[in-house]
Amino acid sequence: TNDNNWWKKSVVYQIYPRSFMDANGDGIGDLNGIIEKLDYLASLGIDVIWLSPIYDSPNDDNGYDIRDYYSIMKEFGTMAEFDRLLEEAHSRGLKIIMDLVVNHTSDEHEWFKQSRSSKDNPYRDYYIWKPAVSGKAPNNWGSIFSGPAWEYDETTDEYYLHLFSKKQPDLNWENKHLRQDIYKMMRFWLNKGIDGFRMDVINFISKAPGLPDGPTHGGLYGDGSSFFMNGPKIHEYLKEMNEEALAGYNVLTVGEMPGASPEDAILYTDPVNKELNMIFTFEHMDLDSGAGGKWDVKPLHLPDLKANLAKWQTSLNERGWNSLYWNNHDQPRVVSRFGNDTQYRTLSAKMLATCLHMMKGTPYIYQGEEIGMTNVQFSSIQQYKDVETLNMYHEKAVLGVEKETILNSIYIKGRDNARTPMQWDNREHAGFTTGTPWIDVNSRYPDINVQNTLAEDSSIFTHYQQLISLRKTLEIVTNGTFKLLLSDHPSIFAYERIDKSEQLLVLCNFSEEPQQIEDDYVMAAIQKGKLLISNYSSQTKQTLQPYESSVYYHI
Ligand code: TEU
Ligand code: CA
Repeated sequence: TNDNNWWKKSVVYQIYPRSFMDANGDGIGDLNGIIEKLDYLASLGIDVIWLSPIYDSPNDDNGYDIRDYYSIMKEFGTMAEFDRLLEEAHSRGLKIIMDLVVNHTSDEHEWFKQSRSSKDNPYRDYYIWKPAVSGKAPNNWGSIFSGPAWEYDETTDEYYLHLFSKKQPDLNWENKHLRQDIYKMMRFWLNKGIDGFRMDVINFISKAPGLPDGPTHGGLYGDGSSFFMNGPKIHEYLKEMNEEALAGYNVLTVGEMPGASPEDAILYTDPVNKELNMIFTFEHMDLDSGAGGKWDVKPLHLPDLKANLAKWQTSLNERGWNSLYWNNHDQPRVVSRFGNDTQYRTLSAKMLATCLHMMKGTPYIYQGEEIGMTNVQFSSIQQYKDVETLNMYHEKAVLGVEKETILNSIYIKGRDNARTPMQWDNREHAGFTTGTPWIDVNSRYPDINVQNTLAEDSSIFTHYQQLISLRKTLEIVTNGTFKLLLSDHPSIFAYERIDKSEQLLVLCNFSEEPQQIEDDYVMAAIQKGKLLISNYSSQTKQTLQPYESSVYYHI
């Protein structure tokens, strides 16, 4: 479509290829498996598929450690199979965006092999090398995946920076040859016809000069985030990337930006700045984390979530654009996290979908969210595969933390909650593979799977279909302004969308108790409204039933 803002009306579906569908029985998802499921995805009504990384990788971080940007991970298939996937998707009107991981590469990338070989190698400055400071690491930063953010390399007697695992050395974006090589690679993929990029921790690529120590908060390592997030040259680099790699292509770009505020997001997404279309914020994903970070779990206080989402909705209105998400491959599954994944699984999954999809922005659906897949609780740490989880487990075990305590935080916040195989049917391994899956399937698959869901009259899947088609038919969903209502209510998330004379009233009960509506304005809007969509077949005007979400439209 030549409408330059097609991405404002789109719904994106994220596939984590390793866990989506295995077509050749080796226990690992692959591109041919995705091709087999394109009709399923088209039937949901989505417009864009975001593929987590499919490039050649040793899979220390499941593809987020790229060894060769120009070839396909052998476990996933071949370049010819990728070309077929792209063609099959486009023939169904589905676009494909790729995951651009350019804050770091794998330590097995040719550039790093050259860079580490000697101090005067032409690729030395593609990465961030520093000599020891009084016999220790160049600064006190910790890695996001536990341990120090520096790895000593004896070949050249220096340390290299890795904000993630030691097999993910950070690229040096100060080096213009590196930047040019990245833009060239982006054009290679764009010229193949892909429809855009999700950009991995893209606001980490500009580091503060001197890489100063961060505050330790009494921990082993310093928090360097104020020196690597939203750094001094980030806008210069994104503008250069836009001019040299993206200009001329009618693409969707979304930057993953831990630590970005709405003020940052306006700079990144205001079209006049020619940087990105939208970003992923993490603020709403950190509300159930304590001072100690994600593993320091605390219950969600709903008014905090309401206030945060309202802040983002109003801050970016008319001056930028929001992405809308509850789930991705790094987050626990929302029906377990913010809903109720036992007695009220279907009702709360539908409520959460309505709450998100009636907001202003581009919604993202993560594989399995559309059938209400839940978190997993593996009995043994051996069943877990995520490098972030395993590094944290071993670091805490060494510090003497009770194993049960560590496992409990993994149950609540671990990334493998999102990475167990997609549950297609009730055959062994949920129809994901005829082999042995690379990670165990969630034991609830006999009940929770695509086949069972599609057999239901009014399923979570059909609820997503309805929400997506409402977005296609009602301009107000795309253009209306957002206004939070009942902001202090502990259990009701109520908001309205306004577009000239049209109004949408969105009511969501985030609790398993019935909730009385005692607000005249809201009651009046219900009285004069026409019910658009609800997860209940009948509504009692004055009361929201457990996990009820109902949307009323009126002019
Ligand atoms: O994640 C960015 C990031 O900061 C994550 O570490 C996230 O904050 C954390 O995992 C929450 O638990 C991106 C990718 O989405 C993630 O899969 C990669 O591991 C990471 O970057 C490094 O590429
Ligand atoms: Ca396979």
